[in-house]
Amino acid sequence: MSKEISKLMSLVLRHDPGRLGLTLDANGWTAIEPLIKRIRGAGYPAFDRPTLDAVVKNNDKQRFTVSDDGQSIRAAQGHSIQIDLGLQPSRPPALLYHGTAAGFIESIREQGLIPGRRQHVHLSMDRDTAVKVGGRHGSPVVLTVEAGKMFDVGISFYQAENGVWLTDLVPVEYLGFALAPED
Ligand code: HQG
Repeated sequence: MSKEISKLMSLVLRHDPGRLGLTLDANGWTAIEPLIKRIRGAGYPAFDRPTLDAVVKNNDKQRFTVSDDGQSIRAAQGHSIQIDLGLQPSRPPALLYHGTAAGFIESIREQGLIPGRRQHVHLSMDRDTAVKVGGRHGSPVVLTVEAGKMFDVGISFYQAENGVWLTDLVPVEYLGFALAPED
């Protein structure tokens, strides 16, 4: 059940709050009490605050952040709706990774990495994570991203509350295509 609820929360907090009749503020936060009520009404009558706290705490990618006052929640990253996470730009590691699918490589070679329907391009700190991310879309391919060099020419990076690195786009000259997951 908690996996289903986690997916519903991702949908609502990243893409479609209206699905549960909710709104997000400019920074992506929504009040927890109404969210709990709406999730109960969506077919999970036993859902309550301890269950929500467990979903947040046990989430494999730490997808959700509870506000310091404990009253609000937001998705740490992955939004398609326009919100401002309020993250400070910071220097990324020299090398980051992007997991994608083999079928996208030709297009990525032409355009670089683009955010698509999301607000940012998402970059992983390690190859294993990138393999998993890419595998969601097909046969996984891991690209390297020369994030340090991008930063040095003035391209901004942000680290989400769950450690994922975000940037607006990755021009093709900073991408390395040599790595396949089985390398
Ligand atoms: C690809 C997950 C063609 C890109 C993950 C990706 C992440 C291009 C797909 C987060 C392209 C977009 C985001 C281009 C990029 N031409 N395809 N020029 N540039 N692409 O799902 O990065 O499990 O929107 O490589 O862990 O896969 O949902 O982005 O394959 O952090 O919490 O277009 O979502 O988190 O797919 O994943 P997505 P993503 P969750």
